[in-house]
Amino acid sequence: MNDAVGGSRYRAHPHPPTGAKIFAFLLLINVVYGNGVTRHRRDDLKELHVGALFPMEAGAGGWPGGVACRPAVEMAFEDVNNDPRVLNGYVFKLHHHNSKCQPGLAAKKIFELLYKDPVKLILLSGCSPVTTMVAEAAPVWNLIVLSYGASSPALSNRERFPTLFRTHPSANMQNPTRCKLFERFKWKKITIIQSVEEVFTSTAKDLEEQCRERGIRVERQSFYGDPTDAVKTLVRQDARIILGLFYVTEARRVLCQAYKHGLYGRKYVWWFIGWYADTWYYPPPEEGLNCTAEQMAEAAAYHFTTENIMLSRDSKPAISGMTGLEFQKRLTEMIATDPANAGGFPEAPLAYDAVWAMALAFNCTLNSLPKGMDLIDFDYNNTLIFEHLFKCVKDTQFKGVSGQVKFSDLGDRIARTQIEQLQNGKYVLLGYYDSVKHELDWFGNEIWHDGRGPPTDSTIVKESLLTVTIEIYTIVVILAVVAIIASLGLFVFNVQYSYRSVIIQSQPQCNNILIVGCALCSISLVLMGLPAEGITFPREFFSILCHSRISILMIGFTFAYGSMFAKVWIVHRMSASENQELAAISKDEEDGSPWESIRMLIAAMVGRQALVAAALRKISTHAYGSLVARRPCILNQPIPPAKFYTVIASLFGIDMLIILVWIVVDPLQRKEQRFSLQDPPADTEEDIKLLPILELCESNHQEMWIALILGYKCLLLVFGLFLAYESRNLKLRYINDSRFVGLSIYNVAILSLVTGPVVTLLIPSRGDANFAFLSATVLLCTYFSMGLVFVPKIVHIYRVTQSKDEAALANACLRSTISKSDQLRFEQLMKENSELKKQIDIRENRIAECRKILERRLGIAPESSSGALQSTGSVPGKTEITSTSPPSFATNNNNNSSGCQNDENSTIEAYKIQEDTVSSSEDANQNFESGTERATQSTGFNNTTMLLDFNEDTNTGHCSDFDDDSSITSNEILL
Ligand code: ABU
Repeated sequence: MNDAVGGSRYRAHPHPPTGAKIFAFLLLINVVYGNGVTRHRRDDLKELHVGALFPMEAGAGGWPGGVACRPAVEMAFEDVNNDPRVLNGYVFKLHHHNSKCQPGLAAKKIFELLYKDPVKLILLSGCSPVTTMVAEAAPVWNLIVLSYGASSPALSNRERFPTLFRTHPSANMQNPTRCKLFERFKWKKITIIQSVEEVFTSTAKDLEEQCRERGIRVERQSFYGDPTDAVKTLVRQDARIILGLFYVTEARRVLCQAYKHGLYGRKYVWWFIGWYADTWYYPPPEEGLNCTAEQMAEAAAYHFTTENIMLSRDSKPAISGMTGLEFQKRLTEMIATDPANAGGFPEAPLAYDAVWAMALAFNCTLNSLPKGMDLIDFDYNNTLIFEHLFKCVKDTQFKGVSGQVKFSDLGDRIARTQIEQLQNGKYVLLGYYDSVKHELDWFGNEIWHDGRGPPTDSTIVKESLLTVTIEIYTIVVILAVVAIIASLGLFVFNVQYSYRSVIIQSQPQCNNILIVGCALCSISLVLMGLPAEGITFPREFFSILCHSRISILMIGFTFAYGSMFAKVWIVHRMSASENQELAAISKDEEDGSPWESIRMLIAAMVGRQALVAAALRKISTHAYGSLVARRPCILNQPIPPAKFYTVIASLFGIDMLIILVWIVVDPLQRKEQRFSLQDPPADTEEDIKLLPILELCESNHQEMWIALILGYKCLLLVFGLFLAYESRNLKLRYINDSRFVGLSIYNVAILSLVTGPVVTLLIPSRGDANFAFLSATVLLCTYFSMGLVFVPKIVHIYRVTQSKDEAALANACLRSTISKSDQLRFEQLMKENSELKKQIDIRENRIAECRKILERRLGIAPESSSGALQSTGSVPGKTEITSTSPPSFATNNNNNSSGCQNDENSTIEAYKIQEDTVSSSEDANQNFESGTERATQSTGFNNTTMLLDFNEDTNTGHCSDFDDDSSITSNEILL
């Protein structure tokens, strides 16, 4: 279609200006253009032809601005042609096509315009993609392009578009306004979603630069056609302040996707371009959007728009004699569609003013051309007329219905920006911004969802320190304080009763160190739980906290465990060395040394249980058997405290060495371990996410230090465990609590060996669990150790008076070396001994009967003392049967071999046994010691051999008189 519109300048003006206004206007025209107002007859008029492209529809996604702009242009042609003040003697003629905002189609239409007569003097275009194409081509034909509807900032380029002017301001003009408002609402991060068109890409780039200069971070998402993926990315990026740069069709698609993805409401603020129609967000059925009008309206609620002012609100009339509002009213009457839905309705004043600018420029050119030259002489090779026209367009300025029309050197229109917000379905003016003067007129009409002010530009990420919960910390601190108080009390007790033997003999100095160790361990727990919930700790002192809590725990452990370790170590050492003295002849004299013990322990670890069992028996027998049996009082001498101090000081020295080297070489520093974001508590209204942070103490070679300390402590624990087991049956008078200490060592070692790896390797990142586990272990060890070592003493002191205590002390030498198991064994032996005596009695009776029978048979009187056998009968109840052979074996227990050769020569020395037994019952302690001594001396704890020892004089050739058959046989031989 190629419509030519010619206006009649004699037609009555539909909205005649007032008389005063007409007068003023005519005066202005006369002054500016110097023309007298003369009327021409229509057939005298010379035609000035203008080619124009209008985007009458959006096409695949563009600006359908021709809907309202073409009527506006036609109106302007009519007004200009009707106005006798401009282009007198000329008539404007418009030749136009529909470009559909598609550059390809526009190119075809432009060729049609240019290669079909008449020659066009100037080209009018709208829509950026089309204008870009036209403005790049036009200089080839010496044509000027005047754009009423191209906003692309890329068009502000004189090298690329040397003949372009536009009444439509560049989209960049809104960017200072946007940045100003982002600052006003304190947004530091915005996200642009744009379609891939040069107009929007260049706008977005300019905005990025401007925002960056103001310290606002800009993220950008582009799409072509379908915005679904781009919107999903916005969700992932946690975009909150979103600026959309696209044509209206794409705007609807984006809004629908925003609704689908929940990108609307209180937390989000959308910014759109302001030149869309007022009801743009309602989905036209032909677009097939998957959103209802209600959904779109809900998603669009309270969005902001920025747009250059395109309609003058000035009450003074423009050059056409109309005010902006009068123009708008006239246009509304002209167009068939609802203005709110008519594409290009906001830009229509620009199109109207573009025609006036053109007319005035032609007027100017007519006056500036050399005499005899006319505008109608123009052809596409006429550079002179082109240059005159170019200069006139450039210098054109007038008051239009869109405001003051004036072109910059780049051909841009300079205008103020207006900011609007969609409130309850209507756009409400919020303010104006003058980007030249940097002035913002703000009316304060903005509305926010829920009335809670501007939302944040992104989720507020609140750092949440993973501290020990206050409940757990409080419980641990209370228990730790109780432990500290208890240790103070025990210290007082230890000092107060230092005169009592039970204290004297328990190495009180050593126990005091145990108390100090327990207190230090408890104190370390108080530091270990920091920072707890609600209890902050200054970051600059965190390194000190790290070292102090570990050091205090290490030293506390060394004092507490070290003092117990020292006791079992010394018991073991003394026992072993004492035994070595007694068993000097033994080739295995080093078997009882601690190092041999370690060797056995290692063997145990590698699974050689059989070897270990044998070795342990050997060590135990070697270390304690002979010692207890033969020298019960040797170990009951006072032990100088220096011995204990030496052990503890050695361990303390190792600790201090590790701690100091650690601090100097590779100090612990505060490190943060960050976890993934978490939702806030359900009742939190704020738009926040929690970032859990765990404060850790770390040094560069953390693993090495952990391995060193754990390795050393574990070795100590295992060794202590072994020593405690080894010395479990031994009781030294001056370490009277060694058995309880041993129990305590079992407890500490097992708990620590379980806790150490769990806390350091399995749950290092779980603040509460880690602290609770560690605290439980430390507190259990502390309470158990203090309890096991001190409660028996307290009970003893309150039950046993001092005098009784001292009396018992006199006998302690004997009892102290006998274990419970040995006592039981002794009692067993006594029982067996009694059984044997009964058997001997039975045999004696039988012997007596035999003797009687023999005497009867031989006719020997019972009183006779002569013959082969003689009964001594010197002791009532006792019978001594003696052979006629010399009685050399009667008291010798080392001549079994000779005894075994001659049963008849055996002597049953029942009296001796009886005597031993009686003696045992008379003096339990002495007999306990003596019996055990004899038993152990011979075979350690071998009962059978012990019995042989007790009955050594009854041995026969069978080497055991407890064998009934052999004994009967010997008697029968006698018979
Ligand atoms: N105000 C309409 C702008 C259209 C365009 O620049 O393409």
